[in-house]
Amino acid sequence: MSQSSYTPPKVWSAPGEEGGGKFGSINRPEAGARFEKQLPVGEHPLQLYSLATPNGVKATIMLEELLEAGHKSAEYDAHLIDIMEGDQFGSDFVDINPNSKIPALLDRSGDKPQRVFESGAILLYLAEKFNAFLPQNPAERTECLNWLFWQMGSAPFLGGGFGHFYAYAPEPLEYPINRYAMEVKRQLDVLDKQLANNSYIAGDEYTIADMAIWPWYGALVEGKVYDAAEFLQVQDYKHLARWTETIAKRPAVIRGKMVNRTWGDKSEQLHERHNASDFDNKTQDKLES
Ligand SMILES: N[C@@H](CCC(=O)N[C@@H](CS)C(=O)NCC(=O)O)C(=O)O
Repeated sequence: MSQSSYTPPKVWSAPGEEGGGKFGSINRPEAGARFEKQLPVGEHPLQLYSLATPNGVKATIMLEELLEAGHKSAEYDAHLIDIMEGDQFGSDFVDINPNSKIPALLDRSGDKPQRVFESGAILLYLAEKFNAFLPQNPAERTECLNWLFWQMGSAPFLGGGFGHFYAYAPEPLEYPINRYAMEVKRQLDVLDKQLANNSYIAGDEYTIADMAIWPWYGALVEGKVYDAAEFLQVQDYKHLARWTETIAKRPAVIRGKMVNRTWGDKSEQLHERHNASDFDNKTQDKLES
């Protein structure tokens, strides 16, 4: 089943922009800052630099959940990083995340600002800082971390693998789509089996494991990523569907999804968040009316 006449040369060289698919214009084989750019700093100790992709939403859901639970010092400023415009390669952003990806957090509450990058590290950092959404009992804590790290290892097969070849690659290729559809269906079944016996991913309690997994796998089940719900027959995963719906109704989740969102319904787009009242006054529909 040959699908390509491509023969890799002895030494790889980067394709032109057209050869790189949807993200061809921002991808380069080197890391580091590409230009000098200062980041804005708001008045709260926690400064988030992000965009409402599934990885970004993990952090904003956690911050909104902390506030909903009464942790007043979780107030934060969320600044927009437009990854299609290359904001992630500005010098200040790279100082916070040398990996040039959202979300990135700067905690300015201590003597020295603390940078936190990687969404899983952000969830764990905030859970430990506020002693919330991470069980204290060692066995339950370990189970929560098992699933948090499961997400970090698994979602790249969903996003970088399946999503890329199904939705973004310049042409649909059977081999990679089959390979990653197989893996994603297996992952959906892993979650469905776990949720058959547990209310939430790591047991009876809603934790950072749910906050990590829902923005990817919940969104897939809702048909909101890659338009692949029918292709992957997501309705077959009944327990996953029940969990997806339960979490979607949480007020903090509804708010968290809106922060740094620049697409979709204007009433659900809050480009920058600096205050709780911004959800009422500063969504795009309000700003543009
Ligand atoms: N493992 C990282 C992944 C972050 C990530 O891939 N972020 C994407 C948006 S969802 C990004 O910033 N992409 C910009 C780029 O690759 O240049 C995390 O969980 O934080």
